[in-house]
Amino acid sequence: MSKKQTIFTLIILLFFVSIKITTANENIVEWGELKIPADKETFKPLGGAFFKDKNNVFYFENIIKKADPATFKKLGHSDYSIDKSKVFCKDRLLNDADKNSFSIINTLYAKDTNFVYKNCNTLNEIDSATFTLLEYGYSKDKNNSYYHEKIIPNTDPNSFKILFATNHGIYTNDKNNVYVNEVVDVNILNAHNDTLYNKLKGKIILKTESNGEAYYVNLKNNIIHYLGKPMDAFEVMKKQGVGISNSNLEKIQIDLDNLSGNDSDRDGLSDLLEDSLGTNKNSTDSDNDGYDDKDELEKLYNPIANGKLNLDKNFAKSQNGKILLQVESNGEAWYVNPNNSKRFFLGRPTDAFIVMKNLGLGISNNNFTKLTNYDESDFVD
Ligand SMILES: [Ca+2]
Ligand SMILES: [Ca+2]
Ligand SMILES: [Ca+2]
Ligand SMILES: [Ca+2]
Repeated sequence: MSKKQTIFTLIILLFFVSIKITTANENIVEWGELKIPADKETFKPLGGAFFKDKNNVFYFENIIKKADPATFKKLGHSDYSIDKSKVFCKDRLLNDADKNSFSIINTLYAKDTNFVYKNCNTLNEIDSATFTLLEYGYSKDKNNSYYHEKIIPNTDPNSFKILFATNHGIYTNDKNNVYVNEVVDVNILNAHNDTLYNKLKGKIILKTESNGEAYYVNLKNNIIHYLGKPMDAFEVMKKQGVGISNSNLEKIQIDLDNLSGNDSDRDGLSDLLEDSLGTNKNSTDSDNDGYDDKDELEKLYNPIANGKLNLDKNFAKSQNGKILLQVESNGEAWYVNPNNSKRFFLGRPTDAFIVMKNLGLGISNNNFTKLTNYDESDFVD
């Protein structure tokens, strides 16, 4: 080959290579960052990461093999889709799925007559006919209750439900137990007798015929908390507390009986209580108006300003039985006695325990059993 011929061949070669590149470019659709190998003329975005042209369906840049573009349909905002005969998830064919009964539950879950699917995986162990998705990653079917598809041992799925979620965990229950983060909490009991429960909710009850064990009957969810030792009682009460602003808290009258704790200025209000109220713990008369802090509170006057306290009886009543936490201060806890709508200061764990014992309403063992024992006859549908 002469030099001329070589150059000529090279030019010809380059020509064809460039043609090839141009043709290839004609079959790449640029969609944002994506380079989809689709036919430009018939390209159509289907929403989400799905696209099609006359020949193929695409998930991002990948061809969904075996998908029929003419009948392809994306399902809701999920990654699931169907065509005339098949079910797909993302760019995969869902081999197990039955197209006719397939439907999405949410963006992640779907089901058909045979299976439940999560994020493109077949959940073989779950009964699709009775599968119910609950909140916070919980679900159940006729056989089990699940947390992220892992069986929670020994639950009764029929009665299993979510109670509520707090910073301390997710509370669930069935007819037998209360669970905190999937573990049975033996210190929380179900209240099964609605009449008794409604009478007692928000109250502290004492098993006077036994050893005076104290319980707090939660205002919601038909559950009862065993208060145990002083330290436990304090923690249990605080865990069930709800935040309140100081201005709202001030609408509720303070109960000045059952006060205890270190009292530096000996005015009858403990240092902790004075910190919470904003009075001076080193002066009996914080605002120097000639009246002592405790006297002012007793007569419903403001101990740190002139005039009366800003009490609101109706508001106080609406807080009956609640445990309130001063979120604008240091999380000090108060219990609103449902009998008189006055608030008790739950200072130190020991103070709190004494208050609970003094406020507690006696309950007979017989009534306690009625309240807490599951009775099949209460649950006939
Ligand atoms: Ca004091
Ligand atoms: Ca004082
Ligand atoms: Ca004063
Ligand atoms: Ca005053």
